[in-house]
Amino acid sequence: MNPKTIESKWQKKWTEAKAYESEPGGDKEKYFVNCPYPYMNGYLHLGHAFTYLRADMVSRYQRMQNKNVLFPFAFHCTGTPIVAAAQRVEEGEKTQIKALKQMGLSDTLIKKFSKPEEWTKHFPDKAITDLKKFGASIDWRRSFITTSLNPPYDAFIRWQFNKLLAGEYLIKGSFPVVWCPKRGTVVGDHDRLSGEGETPQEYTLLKFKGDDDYLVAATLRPETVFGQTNIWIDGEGTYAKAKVGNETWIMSEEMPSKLELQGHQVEILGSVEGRDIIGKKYQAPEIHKELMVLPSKFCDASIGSGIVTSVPSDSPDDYQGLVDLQNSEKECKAWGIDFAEVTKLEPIAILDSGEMGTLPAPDLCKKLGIKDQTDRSKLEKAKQDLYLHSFNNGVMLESSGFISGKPVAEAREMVKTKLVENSEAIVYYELTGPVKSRWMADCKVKIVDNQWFLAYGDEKWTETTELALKSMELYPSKARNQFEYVLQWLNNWACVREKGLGTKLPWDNNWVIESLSDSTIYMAFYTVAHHLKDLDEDKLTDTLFEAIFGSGNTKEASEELGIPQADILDWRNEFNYWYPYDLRVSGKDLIQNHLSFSLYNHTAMFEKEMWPKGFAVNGWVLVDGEKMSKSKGNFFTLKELVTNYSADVVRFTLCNAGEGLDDPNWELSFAETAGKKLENWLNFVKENRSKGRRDSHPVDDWFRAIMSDTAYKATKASDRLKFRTSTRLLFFELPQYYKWYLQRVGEPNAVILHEYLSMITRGIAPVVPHIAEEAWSLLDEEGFVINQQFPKGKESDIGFLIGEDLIKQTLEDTKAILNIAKIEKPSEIVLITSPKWKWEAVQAAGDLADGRGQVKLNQLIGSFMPQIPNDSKKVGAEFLKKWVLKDIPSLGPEWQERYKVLIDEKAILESSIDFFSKIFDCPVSVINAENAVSRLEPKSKQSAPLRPAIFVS
Ligand code: A2H
Repeated sequence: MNPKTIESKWQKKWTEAKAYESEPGGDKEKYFVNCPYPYMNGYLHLGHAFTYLRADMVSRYQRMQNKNVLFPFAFHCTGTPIVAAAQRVEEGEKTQIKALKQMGLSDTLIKKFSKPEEWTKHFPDKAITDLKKFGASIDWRRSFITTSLNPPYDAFIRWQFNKLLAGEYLIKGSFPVVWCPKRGTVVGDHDRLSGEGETPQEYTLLKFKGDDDYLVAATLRPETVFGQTNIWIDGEGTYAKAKVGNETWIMSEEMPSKLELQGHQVEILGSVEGRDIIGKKYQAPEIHKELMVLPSKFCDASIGSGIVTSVPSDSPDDYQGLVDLQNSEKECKAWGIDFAEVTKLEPIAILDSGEMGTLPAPDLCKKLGIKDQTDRSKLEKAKQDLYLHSFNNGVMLESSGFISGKPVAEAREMVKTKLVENSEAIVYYELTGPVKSRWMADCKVKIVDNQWFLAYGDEKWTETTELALKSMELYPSKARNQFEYVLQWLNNWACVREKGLGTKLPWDNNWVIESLSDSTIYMAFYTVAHHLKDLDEDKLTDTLFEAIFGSGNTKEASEELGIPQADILDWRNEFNYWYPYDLRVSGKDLIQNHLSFSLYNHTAMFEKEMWPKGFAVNGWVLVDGEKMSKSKGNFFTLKELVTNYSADVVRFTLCNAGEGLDDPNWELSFAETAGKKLENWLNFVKENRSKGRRDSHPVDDWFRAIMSDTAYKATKASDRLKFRTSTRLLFFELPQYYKWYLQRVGEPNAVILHEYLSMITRGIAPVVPHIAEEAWSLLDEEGFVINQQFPKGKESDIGFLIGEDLIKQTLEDTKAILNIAKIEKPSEIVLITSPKWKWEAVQAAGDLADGRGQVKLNQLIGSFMPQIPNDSKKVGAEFLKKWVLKDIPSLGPEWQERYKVLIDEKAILESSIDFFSKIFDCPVSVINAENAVSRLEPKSKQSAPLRPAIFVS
């Protein structure tokens, strides 16, 4: 049967049965899972599909754990991208129109796309169709779009912002923001072509007083002014001379426009060649010494003023620059500077950096063997290491005046404040890295007045949010560090824009709330979205939302709004039933903004009981190991993938692509063969569904135990969202065991066979629900497979499982030996099990193994040789050597687990003598190496625990 026919058949049946329309109540436990809504300026692609599939698999898995599951979905339209693109269509811009054509849109439709509203209708509709065909188990009744185009959501966001304002989570002020000079707007992460995550960084801009002008130099370490020895300039560069306020400053040519954006009055007077300043003297801030201007190669005109203050004790660049000059009288001459004076300059110890000493930069440069100031990679590394180390460990020395004895972090603030008060410096901002806006312009830092900020930098709010994080479950748990780090450094967030779609700030309609700020608590909105859809706009007030989500009184709200109190109560109960959500599944790139913002806002808006319970983060999908991109031609929309393959094949391939934080990899070769694998399963079910013998066989118990053990492990993996592991266990490994089982018993037991078919079918249902549903119907079972119990099991006694592994391994080894010896028809086979001391040796090795299972040979020989019987010392030494060097590496990391229980190998192998004799058609016997008679003795030396020596003739 065609997989597409199967898929649409079951999708129709699920819809008719309202299988995913979740209602509150009942005695099941609830489970609420969600994922970030996609931005609606295009079709859903492979990247979206991966995250959404994870949410879908969790949702299906939890349903199969007998929970009442809610999985809703919505669409994000806030911000400038849609408006900007619509405008480009309006202007007839070619690349934009080409992009829409490539999406398969007709000319008539493209014309309509000059209106943003059209985007917010077209793409959500298509996304719903695509996700339905993908088999997503979403409750579509609760879907919505954001922005003022959707009055209930618009009102919900207004309620949120009014409440944030009242709680003093919003502050107004002048702040440095990332700014697009071309478009004249603040540039959020979403509005960037490149430079996501870059932010304004604060520098102290030091002023050096000359006769009639100032040199200015940006530093990250104002506390080091006490160690200044000279000033660096790019001798080959050209600098600008400009009037800033009432003073004349010399600075890089890029700097005047940056200063202007930061609120300074700047008038350009002319330019100065770097070489003309070299050799001159300027008075340094705070220490008031005359310092000489010297040439350097490391000065970069794009950072700060292109002029650097030199602190050779603590800056590797500065130290190396000085050494270079001191090594070259010629160079000094060429620049016309006094060599003798340069040689007198010495690093001044100003702070104690603990382990790194009081002259860390000279020490580090020598230690790393840095050649000269152009040895960039080593210098960058030295800079980074030292910068962090001093910040965390440094304490100022006597030589540093009024801050002596202070830790660096504190000293830095004190010096900065004093210098600014004395007009010897100003606070100045640069971006942490280049940012290009959507409008193709290089962004700069602007100080904006009257901006509204979410106070994520607020200490108290951060503390509460850290508390919320502590109580959460994270998948994988190692993501926790990243979250903790983000909460630490997250700063106030400019949350409004002058342009774009969105919700207007309730108290100032000139501002629109930006997209990362109107998407922080909408998971709560899902719980009632379907009830609010048809309410009149005048009823959508703060009173209503406060009564549903907050501490508002439902009776008063009912009277004020003319909505029956019972309705409001129902909505409130529905919110209380589903909230807090249990899990949000997202890409790891959102840790640093959206997910953290969401957590902050939950603590501001809701009581503790309503704070999120779990975040799951995953990597970015690669296609055959490469980043997905339109230009590389490996960009796939969800629609084309599902059309080319089938929903289950896409799901199966994506599930196989990866789990955890690493970037998952979509393998084309897997996708090509996955369909066949699924079809084979269906055929297997069809052919085997009513087969099997009625009586029992000793090996039945073993296979039952293997099934139970597999189910146990698959459940454990799925609980942690490791669906790839779970599918490997159930769909790839269990069938291997089944093959062995068949080999051992000939015909399977009917009950076991049915359980086997049922178990795999149920186990793969979260991943490939359509094929699973079809298989389930073939098994003549009641109801949908999607509502059944996920395979349940228990961990099996490892000794029990190992016995059968021993037989399996021994059979394989025997075959291999006969093959090598080219014996087609053996006349005798003797299986020789290990002497007891070999078992003890292996167990001793297990006790010595490190985390990765490795053992040091010397250590093992030292501790175990004395215990080897005298007549076996030589064999013993060889055995230990081979075990450590050859066997352990091939056994894998937790090898020692298998040797913990000493099993009776001889008895187990003896119980399978009939099985072996039948296969090889010759007498088979089992002995222990200790009883090996002379003809078997040489062979018996090769025996190892769980790998008997095999004698054939
Ligand atoms: B720091 P960021 Cl003691 N070209 O100040 C090259 N380097 C420049 C520069 C330019 N145009 N403008 C500023 N810098 C330097 C003191 C210092 C600095 C010490 C130790 C480390 C250190 C004394 N020089 O910076 O990350 C300035 O030197 C190491 C991080 O490239 C400024 O702080 O923006 C620092 O680089 C800015 O580094």
